[in-house]
Amino acid sequence: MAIIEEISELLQKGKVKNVKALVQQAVDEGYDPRVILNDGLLSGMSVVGGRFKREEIFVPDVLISARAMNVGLAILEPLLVEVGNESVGKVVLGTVKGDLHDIGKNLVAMMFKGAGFEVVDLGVDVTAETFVEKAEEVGADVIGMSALLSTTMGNMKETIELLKEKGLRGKYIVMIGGAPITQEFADEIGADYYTPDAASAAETAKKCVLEKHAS
Ligand code: B1M
Repeated sequence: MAIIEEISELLQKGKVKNVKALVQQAVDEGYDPRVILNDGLLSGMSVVGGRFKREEIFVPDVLISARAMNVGLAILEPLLVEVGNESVGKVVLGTVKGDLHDIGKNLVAMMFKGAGFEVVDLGVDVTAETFVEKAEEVGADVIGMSALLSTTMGNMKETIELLKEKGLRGKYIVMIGGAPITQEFADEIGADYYTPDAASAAETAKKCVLEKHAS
């Protein structure tokens, strides 16, 4: 398990190249990619989060650890995503306006791909107008929104309100998630589903889309 702990520690130190090399080495040595993700990368990022909160480290330090995280994720993606032949449906996914956090959103994208969805990733800082326009343009089944800041989570409601204004609310399954999001908040803004993690987001979406297509 030493290599997994080392990945976590290198991520905490922001050693992007070393994280990349070690994640690849762990893969080559046959470690389960979920273990590399959870016990290596995510566990390292959680330590970084704690230090950031206690103001022991600052934005540039977190940013470089996030870069290491995304480099590691890119290596794991093909292993975590075993895409089937048949498309389950389409999801338009993004981090809401004003919010630049994309690690969780990238994980959600991966899990959706793994569940057989076509993912249209709108990136970060996505406005309500863009969510709705893109969903219409590509014929999406699901609109997925991520937010990590208590100051940006309210922007999820803007998308839901815009859908209502345009008479499109019933057309899409609206899913939300991110560290500050709760079921109570989802109920309050009228989202269809809140899920606490990426894997359950993809499972829930698959179940709902298949049920919707069957009815
Ligand atoms: Co920021 N940041 N950050 N940050 N950052 C947090 C979120 C914070 C909690 C840190 C802290 O103080 N403890 C805090 C927010 C406090 C709050 O609002 N309550 C914070 C702050 C304050 C800020 C800035 C304002 C700091 C500043 O500038 N002074 C600033 C804001 C910038 C902006 O967005 N406008 C900022 C900036 C940054 C960086 C750029 C440096 C960097 C982001 C880099 C990047 O994403 N590319 C960063 C990071 C990395 C973090 C922490 C440390 C880690 C976030 C992360 O990636 N976690 C974070 C601390 C923390 O969360 N403990 C923090 C790992 C990721 C896998 O988890 O995204 O939660 P998460 O995703 C989970 C679930 O939430 C879920 O699935 C994933 C797990 O499977 N999920 C969904 C996510 N989206 C979903 C969507 C779904 C379903 C599930 O359905 C569609």
